[in-house]
Amino acid sequence: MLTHAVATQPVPEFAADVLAGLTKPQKELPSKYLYDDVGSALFEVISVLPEYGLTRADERVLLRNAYDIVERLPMPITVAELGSGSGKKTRWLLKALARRQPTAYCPIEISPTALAMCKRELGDIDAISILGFEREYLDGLAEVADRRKINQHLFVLFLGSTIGNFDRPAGLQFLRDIRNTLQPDDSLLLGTDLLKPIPQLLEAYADPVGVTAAFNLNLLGRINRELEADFALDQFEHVARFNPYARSVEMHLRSKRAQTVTIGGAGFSVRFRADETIWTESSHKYSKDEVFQMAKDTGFRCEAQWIDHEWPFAESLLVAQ
Ligand code: AVJ
Repeated sequence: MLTHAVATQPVPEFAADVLAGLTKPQKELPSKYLYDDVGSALFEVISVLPEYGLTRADERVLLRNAYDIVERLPMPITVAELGSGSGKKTRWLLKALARRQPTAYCPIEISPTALAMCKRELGDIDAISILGFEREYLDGLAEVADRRKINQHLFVLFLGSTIGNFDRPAGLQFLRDIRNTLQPDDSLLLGTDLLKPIPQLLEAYADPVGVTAAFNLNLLGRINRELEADFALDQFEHVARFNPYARSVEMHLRSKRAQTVTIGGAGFSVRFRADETIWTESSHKYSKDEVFQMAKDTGFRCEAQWIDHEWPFAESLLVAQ
C-alpha cells in the first residue's frame, strides 16, 4: 500500500521543467502543473466563488443554447473534448446531441483523476458512449481523428477559456494545430472569457477567501511533495496583476524575502531576491470580434457566437474551411 504522494506526471519531465523555469531571468513555472489532485480540487472551489464568474458563465451559455448549437452541426458526429475537467458543463450539449442520434464522446485529459470524474459525471446519459483518452490534447485529438469512420464529422470542444492560458501567438498556433487534424466541415466550439473592467478581473483572480492564493501556492507544495524541495509556503504570497499589453491576468508567487530553496529531486538550488516573483499562469481575455479574426487566421470560419452578458464570455462555433 502506497501512503506517500504519487507523482502524476513523469518526474524527469516535471523536474526538467522546474529547472528550466526557475533559472530564467523572470522565473516561471508552466501552469499545467497547477492541476494535481489538490490543485484540481481547489479549482473546483474557485469555480463556485462569487468573484470568479467564468465557469458559471460558460455553463449558462451552454445550458441556454445547447439545442441551438447542436442544430447547426452536420450529423453523424463524434465529440472530442480537450480537457474535460469534471465534465459538468458538457452534459447539456451531450443531452441535446443524444436527442438527435447516439453519440460517441471522447474526453481527452492528462489527469486520470479528472478523466474518471468525467466518466462518472456523464456516464448516465442515454445514447452517449464515453471513450476516454489519457493523453496530451493534440495527441489525443489525432488519435480520435484516426479512428473516425468515413462519414463521421468531428465536433471538438475546447471550453472554459483554457485557450487563455496560451499567449496570443501560441493560442493561434494551437488553433492551427487543431485545424490540421480536422477535415472541412468539422467544427470546434471555443469558449473565451471576454475583457471586462480590470478591478473585476483582479478580484476574480485574488478572491478575498484566498482560494486562488491556495491554488497558486499549491504549486510550490506540489514541488515539495514530488521533487523533495523545501519551499516554505508562508514565505511566498499570491499576486494577481493585469498585463495591459498582453491583455491578460497574470498570477505570480512573490518571495517575501531573500531566500534560497533546494529542489533535491531536480538536483539544484535557487536564490530568490526579496519581492522577486515566479510567474505561474496567464489568463488572456478577448473581444468577441477578435475571435472571428482568430478563426479566419487559423483556417476556420466563425459561424455563430453565443454571449453571456452577466459575466461577458463567448462560446464560438468555428467551422473548418
Ligand atoms: C481554467 C484556465 C480557465 O485561467 O481563469 C482560475 C484557471 N486560474 N483561477 C483561468 C484559473 C486562477 C482558469 N482556467
